Amino acid sequence: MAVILHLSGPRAQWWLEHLRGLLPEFDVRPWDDPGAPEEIEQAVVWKPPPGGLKRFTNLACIISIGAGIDHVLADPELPAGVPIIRTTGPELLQRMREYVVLHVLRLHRRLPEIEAAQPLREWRQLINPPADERRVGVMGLGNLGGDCAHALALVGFDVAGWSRTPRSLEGVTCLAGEQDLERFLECTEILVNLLPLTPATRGILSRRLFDRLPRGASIINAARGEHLVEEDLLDALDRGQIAQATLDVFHQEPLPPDHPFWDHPQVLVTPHVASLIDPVAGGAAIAANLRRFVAGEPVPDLVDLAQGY
Ligand code: NDP
Ligand code: OXD
Repeated sequence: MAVILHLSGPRAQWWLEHLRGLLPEFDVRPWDDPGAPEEIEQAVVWKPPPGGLKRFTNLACIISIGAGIDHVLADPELPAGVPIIRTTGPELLQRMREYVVLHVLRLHRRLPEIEAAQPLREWRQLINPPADERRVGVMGLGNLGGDCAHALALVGFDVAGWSRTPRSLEGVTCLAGEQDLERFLECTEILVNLLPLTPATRGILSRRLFDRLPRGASIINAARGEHLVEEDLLDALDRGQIAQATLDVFHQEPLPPDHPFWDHPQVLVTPHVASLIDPVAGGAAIAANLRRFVAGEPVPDLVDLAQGY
């Protein structure tokens, strides 16, 4: 059974060899040397080029090398109805939990201001409220958002979460849907975005949303660059409506060298590393999902295509 792998960058060859080792019973082929396209039955991909998958006319499933599947759905010529499987696992959760707790604490303890004071040799003693008086809002209460909201509550923050359908999470005030968005935002001093990118969430981090947060709130975007209207954020930072932004994902990655975010004093840029897929654990998860799918067993990471995430 032949599998095509699409992944660009310095680790592409490593992934190819790694997956071949994990899947000896499959014929894993590189994107630029697929052999006869009709022999390909599975595709394992990260950001495949638009129109690239349609030549594989016998494709039975597509596996995203990542938790998000927006990069697959972005293909206007995506073969219709082919099941899509995402890649998750405890390592993905652990890393995102570390990233979110780290950056919420950084903003809560106003570390950017203390770091800015150091070169001035300024002894800037800032008094912060304790965590239980700091209101953190997590947008998206799925696999990653739910885990992060729970972890933030364990640290002691006053945590609210927002999802599409009602959720229940210990220690977290759960709100859902458009009708609760206002209430969620007006109580959020540090906003963490962990929504999937869908038509409903594209551009959600916009002026309209920023203006519903308390003045001086901060945002952390660890989901997708396209959630953010970049010019609206720059404007909200200029106006003091938003105090700080921590951004891990961008419209264009790598972020172009001349992008204003790079040297903005209130923006921290991290290079899409919040929870980079662990090649060893991720490879094992991909191999396990592929085998389950081929054997006709239930695949928990199978995406509900009607829902779109
Ligand atoms: P899930 O699909 O598990 O969860 C998505 C959550 O968002 C659910 O709670 C869902 O609501 C909610 N949601 C979806 N649409 C809406 C909407 N219109 N309004 C309100 N809530 C909505 O996703 P994951 O937690 O696995 O991942 C989230 C995203 O994180 C990924 O799609 C990816 O973009 C990003 N990511 C980033 C990484 C990085 O390194 N920066 C690493 C991995 C992922 P409901 O519960 O009702 O379904
Ligand atoms: C993912 C990512 O979706 O790394 O897993 O962004």
